[in-house]
Amino acid sequence: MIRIPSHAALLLLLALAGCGGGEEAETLLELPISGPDAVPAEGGAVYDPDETADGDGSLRIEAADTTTVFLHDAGAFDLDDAVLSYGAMLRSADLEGSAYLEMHVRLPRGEYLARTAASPLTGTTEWVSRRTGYVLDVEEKPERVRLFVTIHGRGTVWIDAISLTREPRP
Ligand SMILES: [Ca+2]
Repeated sequence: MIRIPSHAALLLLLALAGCGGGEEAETLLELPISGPDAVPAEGGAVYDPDETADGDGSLRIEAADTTTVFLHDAGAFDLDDAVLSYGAMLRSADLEGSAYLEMHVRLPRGEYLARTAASPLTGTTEWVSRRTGYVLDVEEKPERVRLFVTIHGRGTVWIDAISLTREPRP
């Protein structure tokens, strides 16, 4: 067993905290999906009171073909020099293909995507957490942020506990 002197452990903690400039994540938006009024008007998803990651229902998407389902328009943010991070809980059943979170970030220089395509869901899974981020440069403020879930193929996907946070740049 390796013993680390307590003052060394404290210095290590301080060094780790210093990596992000001492800043902490800030919650910008939380969508707990706790009732039928959480269903996006654009369609593609329904409220499912029985399947849930946080105890109060979720959104269910039954995809017969490849689709990108709109979840929320978060609008503009007076925010730059940070990571805009989109996270949610996801679960799939009999998914022939893959599913991932997708965020569309409109900037003055164009529209950009961030998605969790590198860690997609496939087949039948339990609830898992997924998160993706977009790095905003100095003076680069998002004019519009929209949240989606994309399904390639067909099957059922649930999404719950959606959040948007501001995190320090790496
Ligand atoms: Ca919920």
